[in-house]
Amino acid sequence: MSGAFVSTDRIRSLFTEAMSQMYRTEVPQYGTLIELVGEVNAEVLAKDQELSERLRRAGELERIDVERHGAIRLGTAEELYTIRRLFAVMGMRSVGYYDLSVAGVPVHSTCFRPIEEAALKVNPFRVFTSLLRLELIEDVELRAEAADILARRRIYTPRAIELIEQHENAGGLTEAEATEFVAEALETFRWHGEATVSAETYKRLHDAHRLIADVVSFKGPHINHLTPRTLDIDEVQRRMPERGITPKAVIEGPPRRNCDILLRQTSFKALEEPIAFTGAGGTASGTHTARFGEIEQRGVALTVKGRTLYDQLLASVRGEVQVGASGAKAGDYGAELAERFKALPDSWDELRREGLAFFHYSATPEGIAAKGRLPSDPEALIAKGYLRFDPVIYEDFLPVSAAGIFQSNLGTDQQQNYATRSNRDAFEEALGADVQDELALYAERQAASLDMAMEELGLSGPKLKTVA
Ligand code: OOG
Ligand code: NI
Repeated sequence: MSGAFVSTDRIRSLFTEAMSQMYRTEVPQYGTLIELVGEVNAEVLAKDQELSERLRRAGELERIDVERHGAIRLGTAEELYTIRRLFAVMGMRSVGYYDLSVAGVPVHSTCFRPIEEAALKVNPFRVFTSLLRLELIEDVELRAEAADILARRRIYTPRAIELIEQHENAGGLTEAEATEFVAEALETFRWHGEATVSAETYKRLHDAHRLIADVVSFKGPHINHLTPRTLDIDEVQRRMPERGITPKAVIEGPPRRNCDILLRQTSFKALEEPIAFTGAGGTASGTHTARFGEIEQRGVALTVKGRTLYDQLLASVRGEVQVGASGAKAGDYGAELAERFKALPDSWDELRREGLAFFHYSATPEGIAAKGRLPSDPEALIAKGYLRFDPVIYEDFLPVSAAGIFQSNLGTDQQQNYATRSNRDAFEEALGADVQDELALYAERQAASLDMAMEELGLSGPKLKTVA
């Protein structure tokens, strides 16, 4: 009886809330970051009435401080296979493939997120999910040992698996099952202060790569950060030190602009936390750095043409100015970034006309009132105010930015580059599904919005040149 099922959107929201509570308790500095974000958001909203009004209309105001994403790192193909099924219970699908080995991080990743526009509106929470690439450990013995350790752990509770199966077989979960599912799923993301390995094994894994130690040495893939949305990322970055938080040297992604594009992110450095190792003569204590906090500010999704330009501009800046681990040259980097990005138009209309970004089209009340007397050309409709366009927000991640976030937490001493090909096929095989192409999803949403708007205006047929 499907009527008794709760929506996957609701389960995702319950899960987001539970994760947020857990992480604030586990990482107090993250709670401080949340406070700071709330303070800056409130200031921005008080100053910018137009923005405040726009967010209110879009129903976003009351959930402005709710987390937008988190990240985990998995160890085996089976773990990835099951996480896909676990996230499906919350209406999240695998979108995009990111190869981070090119940046010296021995993982490949995807984003689990809702896809439908309505679901994104309810709660866009996503999880950057990485899978360790053990084949990149050079030492054959260590590789086998790591595989062995990983093969022995069970990161999902038996009850979580049962509820995933229940969802798959029955087509949904009841409210009571959903509540139980969230509690059980949370166990997978919890921090464990006790390592599953000895101090000596930990050190060898750590020497191979800090990330390998993080994935292999624990009972589960602890959530390593959560990320709320900020309305002014530069301001939060500036104020972090006042709150005793050390931010990474630069904000990743595009520079500050009038028309936000893609994704800007910054984080505070991972904390050193006490852990207990196993050992013959009882436990030994040590420390581990893994968990941090991050903030994000999102803008319009770019088309292939826009993204190619973005990638070129970013690469040219990074080729010119290398920011040191200590933050040396961070100022030069910011200035150069702002300068070079002048080549990317900074008005919504130019971005649209030049086919650089995706937009959501809608019929205006004036347009609907003038039905039957309208020009059929979309450009003319826009010019006359009968058809409006709003930016489609970018819902995914950026591999160069993600590498920057990883590296700021790993320390730049580990900038080894793996001479390897990306291995999307192996990733999808482990996943048990294809990863969806994010650009195709944006293009579909844009086309569907235009079709619907034209229909509402009593027009059909002609497409925008820039949309084709
Ligand atoms: C994930 C780092 C990437 C982002 O927002 O791009 C990331 C990790 O450290 O596991 O979170
Ligand atoms: Ni992140």
